[in-house]
Amino acid sequence: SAETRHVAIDLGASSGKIALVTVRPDGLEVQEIHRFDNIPVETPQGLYWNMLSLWKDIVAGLRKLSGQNIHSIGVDTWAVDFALLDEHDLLLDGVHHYRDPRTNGIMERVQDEYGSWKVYQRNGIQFLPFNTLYQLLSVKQDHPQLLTQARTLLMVPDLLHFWLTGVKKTERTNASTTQFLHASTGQWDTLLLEDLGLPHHFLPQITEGGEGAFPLREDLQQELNFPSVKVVPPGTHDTASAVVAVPAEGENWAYISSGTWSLVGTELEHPVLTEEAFERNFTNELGVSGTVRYLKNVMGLWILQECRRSWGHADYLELYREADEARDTSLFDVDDRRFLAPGLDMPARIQTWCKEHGGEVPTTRGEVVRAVLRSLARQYGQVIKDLQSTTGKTLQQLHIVGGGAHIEPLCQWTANETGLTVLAGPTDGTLLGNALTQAMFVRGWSLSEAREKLKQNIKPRVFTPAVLQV
Ligand code: LRH
Repeated sequence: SAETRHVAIDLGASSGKIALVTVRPDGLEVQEIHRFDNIPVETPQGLYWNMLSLWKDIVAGLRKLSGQNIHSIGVDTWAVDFALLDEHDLLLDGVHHYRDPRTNGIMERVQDEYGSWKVYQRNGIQFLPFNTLYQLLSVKQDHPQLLTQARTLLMVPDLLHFWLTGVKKTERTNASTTQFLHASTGQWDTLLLEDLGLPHHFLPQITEGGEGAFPLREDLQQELNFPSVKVVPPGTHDTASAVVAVPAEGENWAYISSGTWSLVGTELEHPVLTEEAFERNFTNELGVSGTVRYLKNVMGLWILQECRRSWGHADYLELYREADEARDTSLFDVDDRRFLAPGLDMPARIQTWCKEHGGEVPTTRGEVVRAVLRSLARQYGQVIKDLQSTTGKTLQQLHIVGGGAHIEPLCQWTANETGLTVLAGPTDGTLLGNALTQAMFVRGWSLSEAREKLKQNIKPRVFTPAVLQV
C-alpha cells in the first residue's frame, strides 16, 4: 500500500523510546509514542538491567497504539548483553549490565593464554572487556551450574522479540558483537568456544535483521488488536540500526553514532582482518544487508553523563554554555579503562588522569565539560586517521548521527580535529534506522532505497573544518 506504519522500539543505555514511523510516498513521519528511563540496578550480586521494567514499558507503549493499523514492530538495544533461559524458558539469573565488574581480568587472560591474534583472525571483533565471550567465561568461572542448566542464550533484543513472538532466534548484527561469530562461515564459532572450555548447546539459530517476520504472540495480539501486524526484527544492535539512518552519498563517508558510546566507523562490503586492523583494535561488526560495520568504540558521552549525574543532573544546555566560556585545560585519553565503570567520581577520575600526566587540571564544571568534549573530538580525529590508513579509503564526509549531533561545539571540534566536513543529523537515527529496516522487509526495499527515503526528510547541519591559522 502507499502508506506503511512501523513501530520502532529502541532501548539505549540510559533511556528507551518507542516511535510510530509512517512511510509515505513523500517522506517519513515520526511520532513519539512512549519514552522511559532505563536505570540499571546495583545488587550485592552485581549490576543488572531492569528487564522486567523495560518489558512493562514496551507493552505500555504498544497499548497506546492498540487497534491501529500497524504493519510491523521491531526492537533494537545495546549490544553484548544476554539472558540465559532454562528448559521452561525461565530466566536463569538476571541480565547483567556490561559494565558489571564480573569480567575484570578475563579478556586479558584469554589474550595471554589463547592469543589475541588467534581470536581476531577468526572474527575480527575488537577486544572490549565486556564482550559476550568474556561475560560467558565469567559465568563459567563463578557460577558454572548456570551454563549447564541453560537451554537458550538470547541477546537482549532477542529476548524481547521472544517475549513478543514466542520465537527464539539470534539476529545477526547483534550476534556479531559476541566475539564468537565466525567471520567467514557466518555461524557460531563452536571451535573457539570449545577451545575456551565453553558449551554452545544453548546458541539459537541465526536470522537476518530486516529479512523475516514473525506473528505476535496470540495473547498479546488479542489484547493489542492490531489488524495486520508482524514482528520484523531490524538490525537489532542499536548501532546497526543507527548506521542504516546515515544519509550517505557516494562511497567516501564515515560516521559517528554518537550516544552513550561513540561508534566511529565506515560501511564496508568485506571485513578487514589484517594485522594493522588488529593492532588498532578495529571491529568488523555486521550491518544489515550483508554490510560490515568497520568501526571503533570511543568511550563517548558516557563520561559526560556520569559527570552530570555527579552534579545533580545539571541542565545540559547550561553545561555547554559553561564549557563555551571556560578556559582550555589539559585533554585526556577518553578511552582509558578507568572511565568505563559507573561512578559519581567521574570528574575526579578525569582530574587524576590529568595530574598523573602532568597536565593542567580542569577544575570548574565548565572546564571539565570542555575537556571532555575536546578530548572526545581529538580521539575521533585519531580514529578517523587510523580508519583511513587501515581501509585505504579517502574520506570526505563525516556523518554524526544520534544525540551527539545536537551538541554544536562537539560537531565543530570534530570537524576541526578530523579535517572532514561534518554532517550532523538525524539525532534519532537509531529509531529511524530500526523503522526503515522493517520497511525494507515490508516494502521490499534495498538498503540504498531505504536511505533515499530517509534523505527526503533529513537535511543534516553542516560543520566545516576551521582553517588553521599559521
Ligand atoms: C551502543 C552499543 C555499542 C556497544 C555497546 C555495548 O549502544 O550498542 O555499539 O559496543 O553499546
